[in-house]
Amino acid sequence: MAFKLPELGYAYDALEPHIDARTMEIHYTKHHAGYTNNLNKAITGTDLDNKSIEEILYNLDMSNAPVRNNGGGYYNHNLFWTVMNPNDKGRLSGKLREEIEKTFGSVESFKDLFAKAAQSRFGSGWAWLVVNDGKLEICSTPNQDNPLMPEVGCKGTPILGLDVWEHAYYLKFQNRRPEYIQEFFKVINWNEVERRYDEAMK
Ligand code: MN3
Repeated sequence: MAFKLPELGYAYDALEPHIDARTMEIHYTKHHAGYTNNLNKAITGTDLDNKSIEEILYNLDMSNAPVRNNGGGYYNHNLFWTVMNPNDKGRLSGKLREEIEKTFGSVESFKDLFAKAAQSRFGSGWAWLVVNDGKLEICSTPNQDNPLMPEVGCKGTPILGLDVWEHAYYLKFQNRRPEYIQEFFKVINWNEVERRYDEAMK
């Protein structure tokens, strides 16, 4: 099997009370594992076998639904687990903080704009903070699409992503997506977002 489900890196209940343990467990062991297995099935024996996930997504044939949906799902959740951390609440600092303030006015207005992108995504999808040509941008994509894919109207290297599929919040928040978004802000692992920012700026 080419791709492996990565370690979560913390316990299912580590993000309580913001993100509940049951949601984390199902999300990781059923949804993310499902995307991983189905991606492997979709690429086995094709010329995508042995390519990196980034390479697969950059050069994606958007009409290849199994690879688009499961490759996106695999990559997106890999990123999602790492940009949350129970021990790094709100420690946004350094160059990324400066850049966020410069681009969006303030950290608060960044959060407002990001929340708006997450809230207004109709149905299932993701909100993103990306580095595009050295600049920070906020955007969103439907389903499991992401900014690495061609022609999704949202381009760049994702450094922060928020899953707004109902499976990510319905058990605890039901239809209250705005509340879920506000709780997400409390568990962002800014160290990891900064690491991804530095990497993207190289
Ligand atoms: Mn999900």
